[in-house]
This record gives sequence, structure tokens and C-alpha cells, in this order.
Amino acid sequence: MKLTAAELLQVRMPLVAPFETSFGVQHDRDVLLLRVELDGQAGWGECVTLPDPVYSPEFNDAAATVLREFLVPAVAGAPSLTAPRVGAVLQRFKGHRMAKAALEMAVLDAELRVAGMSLADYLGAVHDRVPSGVSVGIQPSIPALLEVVGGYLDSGYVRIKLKIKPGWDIEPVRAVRERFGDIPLQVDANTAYTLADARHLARLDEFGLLLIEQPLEDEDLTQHADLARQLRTPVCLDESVTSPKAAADAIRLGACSVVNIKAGRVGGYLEARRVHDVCAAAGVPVWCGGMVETGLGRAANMALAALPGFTLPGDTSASDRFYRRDIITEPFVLDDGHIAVPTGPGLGVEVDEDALAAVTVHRETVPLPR
Ligand code: SMG
Ligand code: MG
Repeated sequence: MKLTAAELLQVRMPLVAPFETSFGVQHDRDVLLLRVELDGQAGWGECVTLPDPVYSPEFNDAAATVLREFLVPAVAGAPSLTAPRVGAVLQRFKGHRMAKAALEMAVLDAELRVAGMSLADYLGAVHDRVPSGVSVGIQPSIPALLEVVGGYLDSGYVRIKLKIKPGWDIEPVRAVRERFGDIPLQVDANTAYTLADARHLARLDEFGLLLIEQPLEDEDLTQHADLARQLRTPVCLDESVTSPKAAADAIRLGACSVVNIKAGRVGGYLEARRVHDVCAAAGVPVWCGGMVETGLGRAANMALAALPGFTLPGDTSASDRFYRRDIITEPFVLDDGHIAVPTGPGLGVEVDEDALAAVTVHRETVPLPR
């Protein structure tokens, strides 16, 4: 097959409520989408970059530029294109994993639609539904937090993750434990601490958390290993794990005993599966992270989360966790704490063109080399 067309779309999706993490507050999700055609068959990719380089070095405008100028033209030049070839063709370009992942996702979608195979089957999924956790942003007060967490538990979410930062850590966790008892609970710091905070973070040990996610800077693998030795709470890495090799290194060093897998962060769903394989071989449990995706990225995440090594609930919440109106025709819904893995060809979801048009702020055709 050959890549015969490509479009970049910038959409702005209003969030049902502001989402605050240690690095900032989001009121809307500005998403970069990519639509390609392989011999006329459409496929959709979602780029998980944010507007600013605050979660990772990538950001939306940089991703759009590198896709337009380098990645899409390189892939368009490939004669017999398949999804596994995308990574090989793009290997000479350094970094920009989220942008590469978006392009690979779009090619996967188109290719699998032609083949009549679901992404879940292609990746090797073994479950038809996945347990759903929810990520709870930093709240203005403890009563507000308890109300929000109570609402998610009432909806059926099977695991709660609290975003933490210095000044919003021990007390919120204590309050949630006191109010809701022994629920599956974990925290995510998004790199907000340093090793000097080890004694402070050890105060979380008494709460029996499933894990603490990415307490220290992305590149601090040895420091995470030092920290892990001082905590009873298992350390999980997110931002630090940018490849299968990074996962292997982190595990070997003792920097983590759990891994959050996000396809965008590691350069695509195929690379994400390799991270899963590395972790499975080492006996390290993994779970599927989220980047506040639209229904498109969410669909692909459900397929990934259905692989056998994903033994912990992921940030795989329903569409209405973030969006009043998703851009797919059948939004993801929570059923008994689980989300159904799409079974149709490709991503297994269809774009709601009206909903998409309503949130699209820019749409451009990417010129292809002749
Ligand atoms: O999609 O449910 C979701 C969000 C999950 O907390 C979440 N993601 O570091 O794990 C993480 C954060 C990064 C998201 S910032 C947009
Ligand atoms: Mg995280």
C-alpha cells in the first residue's frame, strides 16, 4: 500500500471540568489529529502532545511541523507501506515519538480496515473488556476532592489515581483513605519531587497505595532507584520510560517495579507492545496510561490495555470523564467498572463528522512529494 493523502487537524475540545496536574491546569484539550489515506482507505491518528512542552519536550505545533515537514513525506515515499515499516522509515529522525506514534496509528487504522482486522486482534489482545481506573486532578480543597472521588466510585471506576504535588499529597491521600476505606488507590506526581523529598514521600507508605507514579524527573533513573529503596510504596515510571530499552534499564536498575505504558510516549502502539513484552519478561506489571485522548486515541488504548501483561487497571476512563461530546459516533461508556474493547476493523470506532467539525479550529492538507 501507499500513503496517498494526509491531513492535519487541530481540534479544541472543552473539558467537563478543569484538569489540574503538578505542571498546570487544562480547561480544554487542544488535540492534533492526523487523517491519512492508504490507497484511498482513510485512517486516523491522534497525537498526544499538549500545547506546551510541560509533560514531555514535544508540543502540538512542533509535532505538526515535524509531521508536515519530515515524517509524512518520508512515509509517503515508502513503496509498500505497512505499519511495522513506519517505525523503520522514521528511525533516522531523532525523538518526536508522539508525532511518530500518531502517524503509525493512522497507518495501522487504514491498513487494518483494509484487512478487516481489529487493532486489538492485531496487537494480541486477550480480553474483550478492560477494567477502568480514573485519574483525579488536583482539587481546590479536600471536601471538593472527596466529592469528586465519591462521584467516580459511584459511577463504578475500579481504581482511583490522585494527582499530587508538594503541598497536595499526604493530606488528600489520608482524607480519601479515611472516607472511602480500602479502595485501590495510587498517586501520580508528574516529576514534582526530588530525592531530598524521600522522607516526606515515605509518609505515604502507611496508606497502602498501589504505587507512586513518576515522583522524580524523567532522567533521574538512578535517583528513582535510590528512592525506591527508601519507600514501601512501589515506584511506577511514566515520563522516564520512552522506549523498550529505557524500560529494561529502569527495571535492571531497580528504578521501578511497575510501568505505565503510553503509546505516544514510546513512539507508537507497536513499540508500546515491545515495552509490554520487556516488562512481562521481567515479571513487571504494566498498566495503560492516558493523555486525555479523544475517542480515537481512547479506542487504541483499549486495544493495548487488553494485552495479557496489563494486570493493573489503566487510566482508561469513559469518554464522559473528560468530554460532554466525543468525536466518535459511539462514545466509550463504563459498564460494571469496565470498558469494552472495540472489535471492528482498525480502531473499531467511527468519527462523528458533525462533532468533529464543531471542534475543529484548523484543518490542512499535507503536501506529499511526487
Ligand atoms: O487520560 O485519563 C487520562 C489522563 C490520565 O493522569 C493522566 N495522565 O501523567 O499520567 C499522566 C497524566 C498526563 C496527562 S496530562 C494531559
Ligand atoms: Mg503519569
